[in-house]
Amino acid sequence: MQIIDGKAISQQIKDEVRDKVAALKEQGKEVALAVILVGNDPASTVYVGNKKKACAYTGIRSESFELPEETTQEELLSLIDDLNNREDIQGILVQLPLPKHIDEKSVINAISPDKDVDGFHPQSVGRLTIGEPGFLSCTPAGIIQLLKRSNIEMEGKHCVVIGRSNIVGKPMALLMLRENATVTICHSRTKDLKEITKQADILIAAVGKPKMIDRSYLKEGVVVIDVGIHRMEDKKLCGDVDFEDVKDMCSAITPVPGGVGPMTIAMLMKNCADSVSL
Ligand code: BQF
Repeated sequence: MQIIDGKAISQQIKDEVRDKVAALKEQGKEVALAVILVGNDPASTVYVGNKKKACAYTGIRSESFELPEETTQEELLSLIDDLNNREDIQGILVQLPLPKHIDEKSVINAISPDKDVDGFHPQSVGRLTIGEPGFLSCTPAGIIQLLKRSNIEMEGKHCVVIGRSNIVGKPMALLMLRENATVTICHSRTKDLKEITKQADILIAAVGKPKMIDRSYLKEGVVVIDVGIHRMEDKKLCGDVDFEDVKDMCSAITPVPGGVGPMTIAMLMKNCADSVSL
């Protein structure tokens, strides 16, 4: 059994980005990311911190906008408009989730598609859907890199994705399809879920329920990718997969922490570096 080391692979990617950013700097091109956080959700604050740290490592200038919880949608949209028009900003990131009084869709739509480093804008999603180059959602793009760099073949394999969010499940299925996998998407209304997941050669768990996936969902030799991230009462992190229960029947598995999470950050950095030429 192989434990897929997301930390090491994300480090490789960040090193590649650092080299590219340095080369761009030689040509007089700077890369800068605007990071917007509304409110002070503790998890979001940690994620934004991870992103700023990765920017510092790769040589990307990060400009931070930490706005109070009471920020209105108009104020946020007006900040995005300013950033869209600034030539010294290549990427705009709005940390999700947003406070309830702000409509996420309006905010995502307001970001210029040229600066959409999260890959959430309908134009980016459309490009992915028809197979044109564009910004890719960071978590699914990171999972593809994890598999490729671990020499796990996707072509012809049955890949089962549990979860259908716009950020993970849907783009994940499209990216696996692009790699010539046979893809099934399951979700909360799927009947006989285990019957389907037991057919998976590669299982991507993005359910949002701590340790839901135990060995009864799996077939021997499966590759398991755990997208979940939950903080337990003992303050430890765990995923959607019961790692200890399933690990001996997997051919490869991602841990939590240190699996998919660091890849999300690395791919955001890659999108920022690519934003200069895309
Ligand atoms: C690790 C995220 C749910 C909802 C919104 C490294 C991160 C997490 C874990 C991280 C995530 C999850 C991010 C590890 C960013 C991934 O070592 O295992 C990094 O910072 N993430 C986010 O920005 O928004 C989320 C999960």
